[in-house]
Amino acid sequence: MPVAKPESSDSRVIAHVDMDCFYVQVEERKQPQLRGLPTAVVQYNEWKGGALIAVSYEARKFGVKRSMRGAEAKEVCPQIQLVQVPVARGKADLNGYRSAGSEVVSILSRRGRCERASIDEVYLDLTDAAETMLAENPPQNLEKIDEEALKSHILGLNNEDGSDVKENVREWINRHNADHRDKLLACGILIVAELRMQVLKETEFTCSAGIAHNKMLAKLASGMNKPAQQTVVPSSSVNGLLNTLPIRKMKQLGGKLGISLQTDMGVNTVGDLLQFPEEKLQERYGINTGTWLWNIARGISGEAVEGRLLPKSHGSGKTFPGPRALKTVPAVQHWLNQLCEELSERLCSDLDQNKRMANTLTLHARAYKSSDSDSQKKFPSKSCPLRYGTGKIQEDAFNLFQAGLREYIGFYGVKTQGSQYSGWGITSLSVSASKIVPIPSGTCSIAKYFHGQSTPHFSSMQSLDNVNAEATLLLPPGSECYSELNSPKAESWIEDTVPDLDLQEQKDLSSSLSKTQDGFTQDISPSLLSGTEGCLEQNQNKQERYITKVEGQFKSEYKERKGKRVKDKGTETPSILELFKSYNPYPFGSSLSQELKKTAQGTGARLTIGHAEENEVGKEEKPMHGSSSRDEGDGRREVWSYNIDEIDPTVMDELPQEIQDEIKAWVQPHKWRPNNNTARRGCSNDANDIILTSETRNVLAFGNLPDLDLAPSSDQASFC
Ligand code: TTP
Repeated sequence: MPVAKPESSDSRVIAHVDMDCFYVQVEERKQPQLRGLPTAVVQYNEWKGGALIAVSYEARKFGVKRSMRGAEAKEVCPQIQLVQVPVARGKADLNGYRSAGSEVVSILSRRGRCERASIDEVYLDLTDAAETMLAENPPQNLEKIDEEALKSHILGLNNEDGSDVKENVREWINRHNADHRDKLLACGILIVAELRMQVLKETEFTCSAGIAHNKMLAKLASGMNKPAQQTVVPSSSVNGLLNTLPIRKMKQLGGKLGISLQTDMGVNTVGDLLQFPEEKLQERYGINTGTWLWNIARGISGEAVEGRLLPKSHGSGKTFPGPRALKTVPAVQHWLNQLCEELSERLCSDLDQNKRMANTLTLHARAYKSSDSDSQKKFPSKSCPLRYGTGKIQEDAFNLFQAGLREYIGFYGVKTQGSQYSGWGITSLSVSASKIVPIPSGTCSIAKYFHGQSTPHFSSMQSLDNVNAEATLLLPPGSECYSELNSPKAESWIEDTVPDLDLQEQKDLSSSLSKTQDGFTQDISPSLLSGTEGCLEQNQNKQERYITKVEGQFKSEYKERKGKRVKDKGTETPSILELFKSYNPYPFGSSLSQELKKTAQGTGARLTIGHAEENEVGKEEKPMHGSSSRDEGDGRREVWSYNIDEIDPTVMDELPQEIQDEIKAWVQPHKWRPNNNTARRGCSNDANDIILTSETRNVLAFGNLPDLDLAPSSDQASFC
């Protein structure tokens, strides 16, 4: 249910920027010969030309609509260019669109707080930028106003027949006697026009925008004049805008609440809500929702622009309608593997690029039973703590599916684990990763973070009966297709049934889900259930590289410890690698040391970083051959194995020069120097092994330690 938030300020300048026919523009940039032609992006399946998911404005002039299939579009516009959405793992691959969206976000975020609302939509809070402009270079003093700004549509501006519209806009922007709020909006007009031009210049994409005092009004305005235009909502025009606006067009009113307002209260437009006192609405819909309804009727909305450039969750899904329903466990497992592989890739790049980790894995499905008296029964959504690594995600997702299936058809119904049909069908499957949190910066918080992650990991052996069930399904009952974004139907299921996924992910996910709604399922054979070790390895390598980087964040704690070390040799705290090991398998998998070992067993040069007890600075290291994991025997020695190629050179670059020189001297024979003979210290029996002391390991691990006093040569690394 929507919740009213007090309007933080009635003088904010908020913009909602929405890309025009986004997927088409991305494809046009790839194939410039398409520019200016009627074009549509279609789902990959060929049945009746595939479903249209994005339609260019040139094609719209011919009457081509997103609800059509390619064949139908050809009928109304024979010259239409149909471009198939990129495909990976038998489903739409939206990565190209996602990164194109990120390009836009990075430009828009230059002028104010930016919230990425979907794959192609962004909210901006431009209040500070507008206030600054007003103070330093107010619009009323401007002699020349940019053409793009002059093309703005200002709601309520009286453009009588024959009057020069641009001249009217110029006057509105230049008004000396305008109130403060309108002056701020005038600044917003200039800033947004400039940003949109910048987006065009840098990305070749056009976008449209709404500019208002809150998010709700800005969003309503952005779609009013498309493509490549901007619309402004001065406060004096709010009533006019809302009075005739159908209630179901409002965000959060596309679903059950909107239906109830229509059927129970006779409210068809937002303006109709004005007749009800706040108490009446509260009585009917509860305090919060009642107040929220009362507010939106007056154009009041306190929702803040969140300052989030990244998605709140990741999801991957696919539908299997009609005859394409999955009817055997291996078939489900095959598709789950594909979905999990995609999810895992996205999680790893999020971890790699944004230093964020997801905590919850959820499986959603829609299903039917062929002999079912209780046909309304839903397949329960299941969640568990998320473990990183493709194989682990696949394993957990499959276990979640089995738990859901057990609940859905009853324990005895699940006995058929093979390829035999057991009287049920799965019509949609999706996996999502949510509760994404940044890995906190700062030593203590990182330590705390990993302490906090000691949740027992979900195991395939563990009973799933206690697994948290989430009551939501990804698709609304009876809805297979993600149709018009602004249609009440789409809004309704987005808002009402997928609270955990943000709009971007909902759009991405629904796009994937809608993709296979017609046509024919590909044959699924058990042989397709191939392993994913390659991806797993890749993910693990990424994680290991990341661990190396994260260790740098422990440097201050290290310094502190190092100071203490002299006094108290016995209380040395382990490094972050120890932390990762201690808190495995969650979230990095069952055994980091095993994974490190795996990496170390690769061919290529190996940097084996041995350490005696952490506090034994100055004690000469003895080489350890044939071992790359903890020596359990004496419990004193431990060897850390790194692949030299995986040492992040940026970590090296951050070190003080003298330390860089030291380390390079040790590592150079293998990595940087063509000639091994110049190794400065020690000897090596195995040219690929470099044994370093604890001190050196810490340098590599923790990064910049400006006051590090390297021990004398007896403590230095030896190549043996
Ligand atoms: P929208 O912003 O809804 O539409 P659009 O950008 O294509 O066109 P407009 O100019 O009218 O805003 O969606 C953004 C992209 O999301 C769209 O280009 C394709 C994708 N999408 C789907 O894949 N399936 C869908 O059902 C919808 C609505 C969008």
